[in-house]
Amino acid sequence: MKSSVSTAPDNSYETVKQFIDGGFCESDSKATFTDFEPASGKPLCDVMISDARDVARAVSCARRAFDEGEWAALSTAERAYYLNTIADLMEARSEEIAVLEARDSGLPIRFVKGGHIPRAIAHFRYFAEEGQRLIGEVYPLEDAYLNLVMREPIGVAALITPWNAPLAVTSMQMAAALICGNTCVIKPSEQTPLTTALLGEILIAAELPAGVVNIVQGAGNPTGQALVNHPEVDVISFTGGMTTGQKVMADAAKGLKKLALELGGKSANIIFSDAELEEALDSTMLCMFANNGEVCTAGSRILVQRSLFDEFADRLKTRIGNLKIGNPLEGETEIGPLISRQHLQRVNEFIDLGVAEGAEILCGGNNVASDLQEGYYVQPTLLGNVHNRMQIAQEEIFGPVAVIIPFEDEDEAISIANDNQFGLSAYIWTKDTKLALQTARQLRVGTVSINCPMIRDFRVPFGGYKKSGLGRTGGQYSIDIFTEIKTTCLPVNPYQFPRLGAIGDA
Ligand code: TXE
Repeated sequence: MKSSVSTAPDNSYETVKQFIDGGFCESDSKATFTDFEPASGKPLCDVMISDARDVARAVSCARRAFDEGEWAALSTAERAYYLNTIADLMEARSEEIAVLEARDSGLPIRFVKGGHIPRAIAHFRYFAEEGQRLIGEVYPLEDAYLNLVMREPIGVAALITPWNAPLAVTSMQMAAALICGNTCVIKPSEQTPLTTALLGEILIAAELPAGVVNIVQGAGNPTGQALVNHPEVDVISFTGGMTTGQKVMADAAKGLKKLALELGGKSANIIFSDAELEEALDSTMLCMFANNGEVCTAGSRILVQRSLFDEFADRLKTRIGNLKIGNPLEGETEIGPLISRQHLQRVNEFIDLGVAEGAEILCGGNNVASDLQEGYYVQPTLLGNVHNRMQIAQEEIFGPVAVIIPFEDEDEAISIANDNQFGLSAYIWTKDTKLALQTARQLRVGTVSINCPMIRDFRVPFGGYKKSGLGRTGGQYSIDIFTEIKTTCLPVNPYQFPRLGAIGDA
C-alpha cells in the first residue's frame, strides 16, 4: 500500500498510517491524533494511533522476522547492502525529506538540510561499514582450552525517538540495530511522526524483508508504554526527557530488558578570560541557539571568567539580538518555532520563573513580534544576575534560553559546572592547553569540547554521566547496545578435568 506522507504545501496529507510487516496499514481502532505545524499552529495532518493491539502486531512481526526470517542469518555484507540502499534512496529524496522534517519540527531548514538529513543518511552508510568490524575475540586458556567470544543479535529492538532530531536519532539507532541482525519496532515522537513514516516508503523501495522494521505511531500512552512493556521486546533504546526515561527504565525493569537511555543535559560553556573571543562567541551562539536551543547538548549555562564577563555579555547580547527569527522553511531563518504550544508555554514559564527567582532579562523575553504570534515562537533570551542554584540554572529548558554566570577561577568554574543533576557535555574556551585539559578531566560529563563547538564523530561514544542517561551510542558503543555476547569454550588438548564418579573404572 502506498504511504500517506507527502510534502504537499497545501496540507493535503492523507491520514498517516502505521508501517507493519512491510506495508502501511490502518490501526485496529482507526483512532487518530492531529499533528500540528509549529510555524502556523495549524493542523498538518492526522495520524493513526497504534494502540496496544497494533503494537503487539508490530512486535510479533518483528519477532517472526527475527526468529524465522532470513535477516539475522544474512551475512553482514548483505545487511550492509540494504543499509546502503536505504541511504541511496534517502539521498535521492533528501530535499523532500528536509522540507517535511522542517515543517513538522519547526527546526530551521538550514540545520535540517545542513545537518540532520545528511547525518541521517550517513548513519546508514557508517553502520554498513561498521558491520565489517563485528569481530570476536579468542582467549586461549593455557594449552587446554580456547574461549571464543562472539557477538550475536539480541532480537527485537524497540526504538523510541524524540522530536528534536527525529530522523537523525532514528537512523542512528535503526542502522546500528539492523547491522547487528536485530529486527525493530520504531516509535517516533507523536510531535514529529512524518519523516519516520516516510521512511516506510524508503523501506518498501529498498525491498527490505517484511517485518524487519515496523513503525508504530502515537504518544507515550498508549503506544510507547505498550512497546516498552511488550514481553517479546528484547532491547530498548530511548531518547527523550529525564522523567520519561525514569518511567521507561521502571517498565523495562519488569521484563529485565536491556536498556539504553539518552536523556537531557544542562551543559556548561566555560569561557576563561584568555579565550579567543570571537571564536568563543561564535561557538557559544551555535551551541546554544542552533536547532532553536532544543538540543540535549546545548551550552545553556554560559560561565564566563569575571574579568571578561561584562564584555562577553555585551557582545553576546548583540549577537542574540541579531538572530533571525522566522519561518523554518526560509533559508535565512536562524530561530524557528518551538515544537508545540505546550512546550512554548513551558519555556515562557521558565523565563517568568527566572525573573521571579531574581534573574534579569539581558535580552529577549517571552513576547514575540505580532506577525509570529500564530506559531510557537519565543525570543532567544539571555538571563543574567543568575546563580547556579536557581531552577533556571538547574533544569533543562530545551529552548533558546540561556543563563550567564560569572566565575573567579578554575576551581569555581568546575564546581559550578558539576553542580547539576545532568552530565552530558561541556565546552571549555582558553588558550592554555594545560588548564583546558585539567578542567576537562574534572568535569563529570560524557563529552568535553575544547575550543570548538560540539563535533559529532560517529565513531566516538556519545552519552551522559549522572541523569543524562545510560550507555553510549556511536561506533562500537552502539554495537554494544544491540548485541549479546556469547562465550563458547572448547578443548584444544585431551581432557584435563576431574572425572567425578569414575573411581574404579578400568
Ligand atoms: O519528551 P518525552 P517530551 C527533554 C526536554 C523536553 C522534555 C520533555 O527537556 O523539554 O524532555 O519532552 C515517548 N513509554 N527532551 O515530553 O516524553 C514519546 O512519545 C515509552 C530531551 O517531548 O521524553 C516520545 O517518542 N515512551 C531529549 C519520546 O518518548 C514514551 C529529546 C520522548 O518523549 C513514554 C526530547 C512512555 N511512558 C526531549 N512517554 C534529548 N535527550 O535530546 C513518552 N514516550
